Amino acid sequence: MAAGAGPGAGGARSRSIVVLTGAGISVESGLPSFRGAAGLWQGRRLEEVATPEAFARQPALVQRFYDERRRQLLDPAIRPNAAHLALAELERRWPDPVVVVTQNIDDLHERAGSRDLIHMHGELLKARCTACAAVHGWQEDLAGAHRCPGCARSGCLRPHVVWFGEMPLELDAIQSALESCALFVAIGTSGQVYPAAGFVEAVRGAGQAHTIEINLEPSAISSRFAEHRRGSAAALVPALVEELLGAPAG
Ligand code: BV8
Repeated sequence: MAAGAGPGAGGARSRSIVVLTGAGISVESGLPSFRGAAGLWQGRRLEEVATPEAFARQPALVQRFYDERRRQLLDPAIRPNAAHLALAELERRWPDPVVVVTQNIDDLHERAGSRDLIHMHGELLKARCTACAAVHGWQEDLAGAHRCPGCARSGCLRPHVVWFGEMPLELDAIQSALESCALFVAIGTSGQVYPAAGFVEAVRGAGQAHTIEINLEPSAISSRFAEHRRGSAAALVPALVEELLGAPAG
């Protein structure tokens, strides 16, 4: 059981767990993070490319930015790592809800088996029609005039991704999970992007959960966590799951 006032300390109360993941959990699967050494994408800052204004100004450049990331994600060499797999096993074996709120737009959590999963910043393998708002699974390049499978209009498809200045998805469901959980774990996020970086405050405000940060290095929000585990997600997440389940993960 995790150190501190872990979920088991709460008696009959629900011992639900909320896990917030960021780009760091996918690094050991081969996907680069944003703010590490390779943090500048093609020499551009994410905040300059991932905005509706950038898309309006240079749609081909923004589409190409996501087309390249989609192709990389679809490379067979890119697979869930031990951290993704351990979280899916925790969801299967933990007696109360385990919800993964991911800032990532890759599909590694799904492929690892996580089901109670919220992609608050959207999904790279989906496209959204700017004309009819329909969302479709999408694995091809989006640059070029594709027709929307819903309304048949062409030239209206964009990545189903939340850009800076756009409202993240499912914030009500996330807030509700944060306020009722007994354990909040943040994995592989630099804590620089809001509202995700503020989730630990909502948990602290509810006053009933233990909070753990798993990261290679201190983040912008480390001081807000009761417990810190410094190291790689692929090593530390299976270890935490093993502690919580009281048995070897895997
Ligand atoms: C919003 C999708 C309300 C795209 C992303 C002005 C107007 C509006 C809003 C704002 C504004 N000014 C500021 C804001 C808020 C803004 C914001 O926070 N800006 C920052 C830059 C200050 N937020 C927003 O705009 C959000 N919307 O506020 O809505 C609203 C709406 C309208 C008007 C007003 C308010 C929307 C933000 C979503 C942007 N989209 N992603 C895409 O992926 O291309 S954000 C992007 O960066 C990622 O998705 C991720 O979510 C985010 C943070 O990245 P991290 O995941 O933390 O990754 P990072 O590389 O930074 O860090 C990796 C970490 O892992 C490191 O700590 C490293 O040490 C660690 N690590 C590395 N390897 C490992 C490891 N740890 C463990 N093991 C390892 N092996």
